[in-house]
Amino acid sequence: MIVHHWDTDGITSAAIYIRIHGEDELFTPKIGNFYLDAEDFERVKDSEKVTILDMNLPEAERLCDYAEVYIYDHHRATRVECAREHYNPYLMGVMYPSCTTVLMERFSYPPDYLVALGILGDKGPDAKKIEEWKIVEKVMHHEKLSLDALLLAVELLDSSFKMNDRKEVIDNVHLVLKGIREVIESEKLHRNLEFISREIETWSRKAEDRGKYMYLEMRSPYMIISSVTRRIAWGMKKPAVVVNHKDDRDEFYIRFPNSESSALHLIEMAKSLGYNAGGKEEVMGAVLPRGKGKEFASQILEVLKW
Ligand SMILES: [Mn+2]
Repeated sequence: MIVHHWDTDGITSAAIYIRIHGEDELFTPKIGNFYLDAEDFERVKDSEKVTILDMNLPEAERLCDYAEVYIYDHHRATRVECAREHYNPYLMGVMYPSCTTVLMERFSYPPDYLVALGILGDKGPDAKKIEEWKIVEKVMHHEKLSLDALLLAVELLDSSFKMNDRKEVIDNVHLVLKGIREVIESEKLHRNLEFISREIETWSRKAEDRGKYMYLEMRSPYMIISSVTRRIAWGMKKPAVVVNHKDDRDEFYIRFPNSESSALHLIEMAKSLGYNAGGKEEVMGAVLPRGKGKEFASQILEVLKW
């Protein structure tokens, strides 16, 4: 079984792995969970061999009791000693831009459109600033496609997780294996994109201007909080604080568009409160128990003295 991240880099990494090793059962954790919950763990543990792609799953150790575990990844991680192979250049102090570039190196896989989509998926247009940009350029030339066309393919592949559609995430692995034009021409994925952009637009417009920052409490079943926060922060050029109330959880996001503050200490704070949180210098996301979002937002605002 291949357990992979639900985003473009995870999808194209699974596609590359299948090209190298042949067909295998595909599995993506419940969207939004960077771990296997009890139900997901039960499903995965029954396989004899589990290959984890583009995810740093805390359950990897426990899976070793049931299966041969192989891990290929590029996230910050600590070595999983019981894995048959844990190949992550980060463990040797090198950060790779995507899991597809990790697989390319490990299996001497050619730098094709799957590798390029993984890079663009994780880096976005910032990919221009890194060494691997030459891979993207070569693919654009070889496939006779513009950068915008490649970025559109990324958005289309990412639209499935935003729709919270796990099955379609897995279908996308087989779709992208057919070719990049098959992705760009998928009517289903275009319909997703139109729906999602409308949903993001509708919520972003409801944000309240509180002077120093923008604030929004939304209620959407889709995985769009990160896009909504980005739209508000970049559009208004000030920090955005967003809470999303879902049926089974609350989500929290904060983004500082002009380095007003660092999110790193907020991530630590969320973790010390026992919440699942992540991010980088300019952004933090956290998953909270249902109904806890508003309270957490005020704790954050207090720390920021806003
Ligand atoms: Mn990745």
